[in-house]
Amino acid sequence: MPTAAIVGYTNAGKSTLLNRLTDAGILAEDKLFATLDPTTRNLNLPGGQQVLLTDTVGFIRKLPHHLIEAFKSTLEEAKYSDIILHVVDCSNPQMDMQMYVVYETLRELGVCDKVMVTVFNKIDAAEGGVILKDVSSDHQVRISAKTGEGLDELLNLLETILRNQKVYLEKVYSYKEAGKIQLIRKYGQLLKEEYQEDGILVNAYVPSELFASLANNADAVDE
Ligand SMILES: Nc1nc2c(ncn2[C@@H]2O[C@H](COP(=O)(O)OP(=O)(O)OP(=O)(O)O)[C@@H](O)[C@H]2O)c(=O)[nH]1
Ligand SMILES: [Mg+2]
Repeated sequence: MPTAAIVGYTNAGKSTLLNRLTDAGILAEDKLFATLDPTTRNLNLPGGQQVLLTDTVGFIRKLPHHLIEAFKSTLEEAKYSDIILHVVDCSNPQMDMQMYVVYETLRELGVCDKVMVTVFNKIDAAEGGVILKDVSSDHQVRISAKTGEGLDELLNLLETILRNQKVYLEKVYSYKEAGKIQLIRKYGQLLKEEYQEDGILVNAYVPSELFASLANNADAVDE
């Protein structure tokens, strides 16, 4: 299953966001380092895809010594995820410094080549007139994890990103190959399935790793 890691400066609202999206019941508090170990939850996206979301320990400019271990396990999560959601507290006057620290830390740890989404959080509390932009990331959204504003947009964006990591497949499977449609259901996104005389017409997005075996007639799945 695809995974997304929620990273960001401490107190940005990472745990609040995960709770809001998944009902996870994670401690969210207005204090630094409320989260000390990573928590992963399944998120169902509106179009039926799923993604594993992981909350992480907050970043900070000078990391206290006793947090270094917890911090390392966090970064492992970020390293192995497909998508990074960088939560930014845009009501904080130090926002730019905080974003900089997060990027520096990710870079030092070799977390690169990921789809990066900047999630400007706490827009309900942001000063009017603040410019919210991040030229270093692939996508940006503005949300309030507290009021729920912008969350639909975030979910749709995740959906689009995941879909773009898949390839489009249109094919007629013989009734003998119905097992392949099960595979598509499990790992891809089945858009259309139409029963015809000669077989089942399928339109779907499938993971690129599976495309060859799904598109190929020769290696039909036996029932
Ligand atoms: N006004 C406002 N407050 C928010 C929003 N999201 C989170 N908060 C508050 O910000 C504080 C920190 O939230 P957390 O979710 O604990 O932040 P975190 O990023 O997980 O923090 P650490 O685990 O310490 O790194 C809490 O008091 C939240 O209620 C938001 O959208 N608007
Ligand atoms: Mg937290």
